[in-house]
Amino acid sequence: MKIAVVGATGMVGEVMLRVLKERNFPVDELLLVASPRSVGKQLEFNGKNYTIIGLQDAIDARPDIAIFSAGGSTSLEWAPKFAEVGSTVIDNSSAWRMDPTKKLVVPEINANELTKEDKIIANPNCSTIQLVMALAPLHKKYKMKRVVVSTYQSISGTGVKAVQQLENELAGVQGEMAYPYPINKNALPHCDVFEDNGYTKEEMKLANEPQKIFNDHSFAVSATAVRIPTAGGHSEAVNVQFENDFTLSEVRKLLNDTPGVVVQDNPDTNTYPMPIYAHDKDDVFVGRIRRDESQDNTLNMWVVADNLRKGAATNAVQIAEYLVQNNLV
Ligand code: A2P
Ligand code: 11C
Repeated sequence: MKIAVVGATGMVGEVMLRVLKERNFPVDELLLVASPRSVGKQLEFNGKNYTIIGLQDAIDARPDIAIFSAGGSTSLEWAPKFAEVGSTVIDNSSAWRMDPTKKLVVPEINANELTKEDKIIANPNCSTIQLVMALAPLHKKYKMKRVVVSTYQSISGTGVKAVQQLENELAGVQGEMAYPYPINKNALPHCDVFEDNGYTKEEMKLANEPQKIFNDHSFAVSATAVRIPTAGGHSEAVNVQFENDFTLSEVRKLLNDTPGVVVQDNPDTNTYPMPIYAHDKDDVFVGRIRRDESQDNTLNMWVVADNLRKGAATNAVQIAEYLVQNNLV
């Protein structure tokens, strides 16, 4: 496979390269692509140095698959140009996710919808991916009516600028701000930009993407997204009301039996998921599983995952693996 990684110098791009290597993805030829600022620089992959190239040079090389993580505007402009020359684009930005002509894919849930005709495939938002991974087996069994999710999101989701802001604050030095306020010792109820309805764009991604992934509009999601000064992953407090009743032991078993989901749940030993343990792992961790005693058929749980891995790079590479394994490229 000839693979292009667009945004190879970015935070997700770097993890993308690591995940391709770890999973022994069949890379015969690799094109590392970034902005004109980085063209000509060298990057290492699997013991070999590669020179960063620009987007047009990558198109001219006609990769089989181009994995994009270079921001929405780059994807909007360039993904169709890759598709035109026959490349399949897997796009990690929000540019195409809600476009009805594009699939929004979490491989464990809906990769079977993919066909050879899908030339631009959208990777969901990081906080959506970990949410739907935990909801999928439960929705199948008990049918969701309503989900209320509150997120505790890692600064790595914002990018290098935010990581630098926290480092500057910890070191007591002035620097560029990624957020309108300090992030150290703080919690910002503000992820991505505000929309006219008073929600942030991140909250609306959580409200809208799950229905598309499950291809089911019979349930609703309400979200509050909060940025906290953690680095290793996003955490989510999830309250889900089902049509049908459940037992906690069956919920635990369903989650445990789901590939990509790991239950960490034992109050007796203070066992629950946390970003410091989810960091650098591909799984989605679920704990604090308990009944919402205020309402029938309702469950509370705590869901943690590495937002740069399953939330971004790993999910994109899994889509690429599915395409290769099923001869869809
Ligand atoms: P560069 O490093 O040259 O700026 P992050 O999300 O961590 O900020 O990373 C964004 C990634 O997208 C980087 O690899 C960045 O390259 C790349 N990128 C940003 N703008 C463009 C562009 N116009 N064309 C190609 N790559 C871009
Ligand atoms: C965050 N979810 O943590 C974002 C990062 O729509 O792909 C990814 C933004 C996106 O702020």
